[in-house]
Amino acid sequence: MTLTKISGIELRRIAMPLVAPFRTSFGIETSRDVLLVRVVTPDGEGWAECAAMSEPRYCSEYVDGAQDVLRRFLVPALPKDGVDAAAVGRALEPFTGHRMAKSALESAVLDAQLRATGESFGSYLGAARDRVPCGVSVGIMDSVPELLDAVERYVAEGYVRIKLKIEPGWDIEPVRAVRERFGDELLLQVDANAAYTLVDAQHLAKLDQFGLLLIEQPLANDDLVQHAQLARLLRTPICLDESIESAAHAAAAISLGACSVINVKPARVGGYLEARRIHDVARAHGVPVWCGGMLETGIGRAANVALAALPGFTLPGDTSGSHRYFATDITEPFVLADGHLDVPTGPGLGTEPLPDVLDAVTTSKEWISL
Ligand code: NPG
Repeated sequence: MTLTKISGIELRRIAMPLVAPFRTSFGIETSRDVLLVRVVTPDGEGWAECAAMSEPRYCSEYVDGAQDVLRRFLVPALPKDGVDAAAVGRALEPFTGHRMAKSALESAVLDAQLRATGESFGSYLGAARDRVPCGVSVGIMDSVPELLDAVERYVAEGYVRIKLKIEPGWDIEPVRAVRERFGDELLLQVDANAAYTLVDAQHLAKLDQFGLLLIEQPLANDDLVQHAQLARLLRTPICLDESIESAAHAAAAISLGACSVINVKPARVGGYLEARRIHDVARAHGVPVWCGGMLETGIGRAANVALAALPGFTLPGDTSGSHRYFATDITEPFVLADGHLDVPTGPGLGTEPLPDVLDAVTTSKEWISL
């Protein structure tokens, strides 16, 4: 179904302190400054969350920039009537880049559209199961004992897969320590967030002895050819994250041999429709995918859990429980049961912000009439 029209869009910023600092090879996050998008239509409303961080380190987008491009270009370009998620995607196509901002707008419309028909994200996207296995991403720590304590807590909470953030100087030894302590059975992978170059190939090959599921984004975002070269030097499968911004990139990376696994983050690729296209391309090539995370609140998490239930998502995702990041989520929290999260079944996202919590964390609101 298409929505009659969009009456207006609310851009709301919230401040969400993290339960503990999260360190990656590109920086430390201590709090999430999240942009929420609420689309208001005569048929009802829809919510989404923009994954852009405060600073352009993971990618070129940042939250103030996302709000600016939404206000200035993307929202004014929305179709005047007969709106649905696919029409939003087409209307935003003339604008280059800004995929996280586009994803938020398209997702909010998709939520409104699905709420209006009573269909869930999972059903719409093609979910093949009603719960998904969950992994957890463990940041860079000051010491190996500290890391082992953190991993032990997550394993005790039931996470079925551990991902260790790595960077030069924090790679072989922490991985060895986790392997030795938790044994060969633990599903273990690493994520470099583009911190190495091809010169480090010999060094990265030392990870082969640890039987990792994969190494994620070892080289720079635009190093597709170098990733293909590296893949020939490592036994550990290469997974791409930052490098893959579209289904076209996924097809290129697969045919180049630059990766044998793909991390799908809807925000990074411009939305859930493009994320599903990447899933389809990868599945047709026998390339496994898994759902990444951007420290989402319950709004973004709900949609990611639905996506992670598609049949090609054969590896556990970074779809952690709400409490991995936030003491209080803005929705009912996602709580792990037996290492899994249930795929929401209610209309649209199947969840929405709790008004009191939302108001308490709101730092600004902007209304754009259409
Ligand atoms: O569980 O939501 C999550 C976060 C998982 O490690 C994670 N995200 O590179 O994939 C990443 C990383 C990230 C962290 C990306 C901070 C951007 C900012």
